[in-house]
This record gives sequence, C-alpha cells and structure tokens, in this order.
Amino acid sequence: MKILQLTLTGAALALTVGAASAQTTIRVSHPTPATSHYGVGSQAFCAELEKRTSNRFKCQIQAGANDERANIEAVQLGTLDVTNTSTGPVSNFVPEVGIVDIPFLFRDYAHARGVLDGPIGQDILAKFPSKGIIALAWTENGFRHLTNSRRAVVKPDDVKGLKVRTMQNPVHIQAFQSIGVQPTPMAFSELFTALQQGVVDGQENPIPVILSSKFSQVQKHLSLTGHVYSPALLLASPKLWNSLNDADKANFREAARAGAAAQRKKVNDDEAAGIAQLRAEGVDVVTNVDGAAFRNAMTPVWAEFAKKFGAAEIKRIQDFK
Ligand code: EAX
Repeated sequence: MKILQLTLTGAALALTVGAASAQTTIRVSHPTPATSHYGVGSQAFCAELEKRTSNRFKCQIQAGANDERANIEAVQLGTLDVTNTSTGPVSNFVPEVGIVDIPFLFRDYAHARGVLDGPIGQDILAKFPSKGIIALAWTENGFRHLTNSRRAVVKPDDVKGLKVRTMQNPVHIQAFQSIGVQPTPMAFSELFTALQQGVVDGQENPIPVILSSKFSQVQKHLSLTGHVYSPALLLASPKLWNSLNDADKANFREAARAGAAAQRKKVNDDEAAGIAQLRAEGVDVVTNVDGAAFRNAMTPVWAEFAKKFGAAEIKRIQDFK
C-alpha cells in the first residue's frame, strides 16, 4: 500500500513539472481598440485562463482586428485560436444564430443576458461544432442605436432616403428593408472611412462601439433607437480545442465566462457615461425616438423570421423571465 502511494505521488509530481514547463501562446483577436468592451473582455478572459492554468496558456491579443468575418474564417481554419466577435457575420456560418439578431426581440440587458446564459443560449452554442467552430461563451456588444450625418431621426420615416450601413447580417438587412431603407452591408473594417467619405450617411452600433471607434468625428446625430440587441461570442478554433484535455477545456470555458462578465460590466459603464461623453464631443443626441413606430414598422418582417426560426422558438425567448 505504501509503495503504491509513493508511486502515485511521484507520477503526479512528474506530471505537474512536465506541464508547468510547457507553455502555449494562443492568439486572440477582437474588433475594437484595447480599451473598449471587447478589449476589457478579452483581457479578462486571458487573465483568468492564465491563472487557472498556472500560466501554461498565455495570450497574445490583437486589438482592432475589425473584419469580424475574416476573424471567424481564421478561427475555422485554425490560423487564429480565439476571436471575440459580434454575431454580425456569424449567421453566415451558423444560420440558427440569426434568431438572436431579431430586432426588438429582447426587452433589456437582463432579458438578453438571461436568455443567452440559460438553456436557450447554451443550445445555440451547441450548434457551432458541426460548422467547425467552438463557441466558448456569449459576451456582449450592446443595444444598437442609429447615427447619421444628415438629420435628427425620431421616427422611421426620417430614415427613408438615408444610406445606412448594416452588418453583413441577413436578419438585420431584412429588418431595415422593411422600414423602407436600402441598407448597405459592409465589413466593420470599412465603416469609418465610408462614413468619413460619405459613401454612407449613417450606421448603427452600440454606445461602446460608437465611443471607442470615435464615430463622433464623422457622425452628427445619434438617435437612441435601441432597435436590436447585439450579442457577441468568444469563438475558438477546433484545432486548438482538439489539442486540449478535458480539464483545460473546462478552464477555457470558465475563463470565457469571466471574460463575458467583465465585458458586460464595461458595456454597463459605457452606457452610463457614454451619452454625456458623446454630447461633449459634439454629437446631437436624440432621446425622444418613437420606439413604438420603429417596432411597428418592423413587425411585418417578423412573420418571415417566424418562418425561418420557428414561431415557438421566438416566443420561448420573448416569454423568458
Ligand atoms: O462588433 O460590425 C459591427 O457593426 C459590429 O458591431 C462591430 O464590428 C463590433
């Protein structure tokens, strides 16, 4: 008995020493600057991963990697290990994800976070592996608001005739078409220049993105439309994932949850302080938006979403308390 114990201890020791000496650097990308919500979330993910694995895993973070579609493709290929991305282009890879991109689906942050962290959100994460992507956790971009360089937008009619950039997202494109806007889908990487050069008049993004991407330099009006919640995800490459043992897979998932918590906190902080900051930067903030009119204008397209994603599935999300 004694001999067996000794042997086990020796083996455990050898394992620990062997593991501690091997260090893996993983490459993590996110679309906005290091100080933004994506930066804060990615850094928290990495710090937690390093802590949980006693530095066996380290991160090299690339901030401002702003072509999200390219990031997702790189993760799929295994040339990038992890990306923190909005769901913008994700439904081009995993169509079922489009359900959480439906405008006016979520009432508020508590509703969205509750759904995504609960069984509905976790079921969606389970759809990724068959498409060659591992979804570690839902992070967050925030509720999206409309900005433009031309006029104060209060109601849907005010948007007509404006050239508005949307994400390369089928659900968003359809929703904007339904209010009479011909959207211009383009990658986030092209957006600032497109606004600057007047290729498009406006765009829509959450306060943390509007702040960190300095859209106040190229947009005059911000309408607090909050027309859609913009979820985000920490996605990992199967190449990395398949090289991990079960304990490290759990470490990655826990670290991703810590990253999500930090990212959401930063979204809260930006929401609280951002409007005042944008006003100070010269943006005209329209607070009396006719939310009901926007919602009603987009109602007809809901029938199509019901066909695509299932009326019962949509209702399950709406009914979540
Ligand atoms: O994820 O493309 C977008 O407008 C996104 O919100 C942005 O890349 C941040």
